[in-house]
Amino acid sequence: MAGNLSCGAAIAGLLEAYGVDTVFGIPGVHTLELYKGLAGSSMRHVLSRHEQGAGFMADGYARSSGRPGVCFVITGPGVTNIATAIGQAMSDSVPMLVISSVNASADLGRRRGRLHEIVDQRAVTAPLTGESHVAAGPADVAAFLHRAFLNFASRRPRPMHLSVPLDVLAGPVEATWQPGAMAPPPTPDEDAVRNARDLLAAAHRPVFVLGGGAVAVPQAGILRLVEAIGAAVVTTSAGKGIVPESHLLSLGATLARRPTQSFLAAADLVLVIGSELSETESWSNNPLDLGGTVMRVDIDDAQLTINAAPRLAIRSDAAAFVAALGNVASNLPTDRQVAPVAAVRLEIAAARGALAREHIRVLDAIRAALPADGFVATDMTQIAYTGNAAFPVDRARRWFHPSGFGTLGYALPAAIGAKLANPDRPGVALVGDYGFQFTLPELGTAVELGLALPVLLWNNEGLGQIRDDMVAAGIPEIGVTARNPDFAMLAESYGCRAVRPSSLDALRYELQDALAAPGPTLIEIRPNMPEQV
Ligand SMILES: Cc1ncc(C[n+]2csc(CCOP(=O)(O)OP(=O)(O)O)c2C)c(N)n1
Repeated sequence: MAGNLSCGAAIAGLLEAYGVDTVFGIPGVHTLELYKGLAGSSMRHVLSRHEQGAGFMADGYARSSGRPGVCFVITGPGVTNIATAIGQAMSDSVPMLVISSVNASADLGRRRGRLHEIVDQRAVTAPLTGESHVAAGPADVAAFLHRAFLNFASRRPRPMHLSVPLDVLAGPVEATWQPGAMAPPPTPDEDAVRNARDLLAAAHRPVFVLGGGAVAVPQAGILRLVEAIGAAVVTTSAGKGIVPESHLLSLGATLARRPTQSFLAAADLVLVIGSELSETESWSNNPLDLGGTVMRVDIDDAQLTINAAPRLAIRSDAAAFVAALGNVASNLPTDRQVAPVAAVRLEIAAARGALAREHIRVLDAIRAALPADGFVATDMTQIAYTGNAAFPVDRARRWFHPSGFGTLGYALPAAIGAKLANPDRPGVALVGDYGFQFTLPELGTAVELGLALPVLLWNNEGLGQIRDDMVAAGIPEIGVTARNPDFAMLAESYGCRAVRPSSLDALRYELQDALAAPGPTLIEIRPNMPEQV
């Protein structure tokens, strides 16, 4: 990868050598050199309809596969358009690499009225990334890419942004670029593991809280541990399915539910792996009351103390920690938490209001039609909030929710990315009628790619959650109703099939059909559909 290659073309070659197979983005006159390299590689380019869509696709790709999602965007508006998706990836610790152009080195910081100019592009993405860097020259580009892939492999995943000045992109590459050496993620301190093992074996009421940082833990290993010590398990929405949610010791992703919160407060040992215990999980202003002894395991030092002070803090990769624990055995009956967990589940179900029950009728129909291995990419819509806690999944990387940043428009592009990462895995996007409109044009991308992707549109004719919040706060409804388009016609104009099932039975059939179709299908769902017609 040297000689008469331009830096832009060499970047594509190096990405390929790091194992990248897909690049999401939108080309422009500033990124032609990057695309020259792409054209000469085996990597696939996916053209989104907006850079935000490209970013969410990369996010879905990364959450589904565990591999970084990669994007090419132009200087200026390309960067500001993708910034929102970068922010989402940052708050949910998703590995993402964004490579953009920036104005020529001699223009940087000068405000000369150049095309796409931002006077300090680095500053736009710096707060949203692990690192935002402007390349000083080709060698700097290769060094940054090494740092990025090393970070993805061995540290808390963070989006990374590289801006390459136009003169650097077009300039020659002198050296031959090879992928840099990788290092394994951190393993736990042996004394700490011994301590953890003793505490786990002696606990009467242990509870595990598993977050997005634990999705790569092999399920067999964590299940063996859970069953050997009789621990109850609760996850964040990012951690859904790390332990099968159908398991008798699982409370699913119910950190926001009072009965689960009381159960955690009464635990004598809480082991938190890979979670910052954020307010967007517990939906309470106060930090969760974790009772008993708190043990935290995290790859990132800063996360070991956030929102709950641990007695034992272990900096480690989650999978390495679980593997290092080895076999831990409790002397207590290992089914002692089964009945209390069942009681908490019942309490949660009994406390559900009419709206959640209505959501669950629909979610149950979706669950019935979606194969066990399927994924759901969700938007910021009420039915997804209910689903976070009430849509059971039995494996990690099957439920994607824009948790921390909470960005409307996430689901459709994220589902496209997830589908491209694992083409044989069935999956759906679950969107609200308002949030869908943020990234609806990405239907065009899904049609172009011929993706068997049902888009489940929960149409409650308005900004449901905000409307309900206003009503609850005694505020007159303002800005919570938008004139909706004819969604079916709009979808059809993109070449997407569209159906409006009139019953839950019909929804199940339509969804099964859509999962086998040669392209996307918009399935519009209304509240209060009858079981059958
Ligand atoms: C980018 C962005 N802007 C605004 C919001 C605030 N917000 C959260 S939910 C919501 C309404 C979404 O309506 P819809 O997609 O129809 O879902 P519903 O609540 O009706 O289920 C809004 C405006 C947000 N989360 N993200």
